Amino acid sequence: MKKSMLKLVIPAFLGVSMLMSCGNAQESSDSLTKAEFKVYGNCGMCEKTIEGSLNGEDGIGNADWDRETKMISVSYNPEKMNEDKIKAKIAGVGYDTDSHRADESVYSELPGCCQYDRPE
Ligand SMILES: [Cu+2]
Repeated sequence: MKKSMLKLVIPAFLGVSMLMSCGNAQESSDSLTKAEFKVYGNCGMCEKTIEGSLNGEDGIGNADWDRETKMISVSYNPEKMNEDKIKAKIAGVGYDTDSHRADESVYSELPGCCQYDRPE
């Protein structure tokens, strides 16, 4: 009686734990979350500044801004970072997002080619 129960339980347990480990593997190291949103900007120098405000920061996996689409893709550790903080960092180096506006003083310090048309 007991033996037949184990035969049923063990395969079920292994199946579940395999599913769980697959799930973890997909999320890669430290289970990073991904955010995608628009960042206003113009050129390759903007790209360096925008990405540079995030890459290497604690809690950030990788940031990649596309100058054609103006979309940024950021992977981050949700225990240390969130979308609001990410947008605040970007605004801190002079770039607007839909919810965070850079200070006029920071924006006006950007090189001329980087002074993008600001959203209303
Ligand atoms: Cu630029």
